[in-house]
Amino acid sequence: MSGVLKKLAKALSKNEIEIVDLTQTLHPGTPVIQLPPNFAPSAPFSMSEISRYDDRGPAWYWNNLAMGEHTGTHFDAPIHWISGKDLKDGATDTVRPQRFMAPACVIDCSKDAAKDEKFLLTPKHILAWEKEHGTIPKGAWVLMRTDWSKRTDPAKFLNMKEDGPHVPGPNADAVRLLAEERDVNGWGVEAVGTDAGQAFAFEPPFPAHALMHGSNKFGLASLCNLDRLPPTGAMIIAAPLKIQNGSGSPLRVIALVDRSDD
Ligand code: 23J
Ligand code: MN
Repeated sequence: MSGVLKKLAKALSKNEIEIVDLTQTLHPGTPVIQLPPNFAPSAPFSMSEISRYDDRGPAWYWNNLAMGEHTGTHFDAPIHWISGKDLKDGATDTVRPQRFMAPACVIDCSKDAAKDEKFLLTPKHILAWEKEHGTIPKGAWVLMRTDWSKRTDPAKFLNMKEDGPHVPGPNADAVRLLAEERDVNGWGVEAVGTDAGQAFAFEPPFPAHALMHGSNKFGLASLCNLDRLPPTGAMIIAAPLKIQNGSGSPLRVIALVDRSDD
């Protein structure tokens, strides 16, 4: 036990650990989830200059920001959904900080998502992944790689059609397996939200929200660079802003990847 952080510092200084940024840049054009018009919308990211080494502040540059909590690369806290509303440790300011660091299992669905924009991850896919890489450990992040983050055109990223978004995600049984049987830390995706585009019509609706958050699990949305992670072994650092009673927040998500054998 003794000296474990010394070993970490040494490994970092020797570049034996690669830091992979899983975060998209926040800007006014950052795509925001589009709900049907009968629901209240989330505000886009905006930034207004307070001063820039000028009359308003001669030696300093800074901005005011506005955005919805669920904008860009962001964290979904359990109280985001009605199923998690009474969890005492389910808000951005009450989540136990131990849960901000956890290992990741990365399920590569990029080929499936390229073939089918409405690809659904099922328990069959998870069990096949586990046969190859081992059982998903309790408390791990499970990240769905789809390469959706490579869609730099916001219209293609949101992929809104007549019948709602065509975006890959998990089916309800996959979420149930991860939340209830594997007892994961949370579920992360490259798309704008943790649920599939057609999840409004699932049973229950929005299972990656309803079931994950009801089980006190987290969500991560709009991740990128999942293609730079190994299937197992990466360590994720994901700590939301400490907003009082917040339902989520934009955040920087980084992964530590072991390169000591390279
Ligand atoms: C509100 C309502 C439905 C959904 C969402 C938010 C999200 O995806 C989100 O960012 O949490 S599906
Ligand atoms: Mn969200």
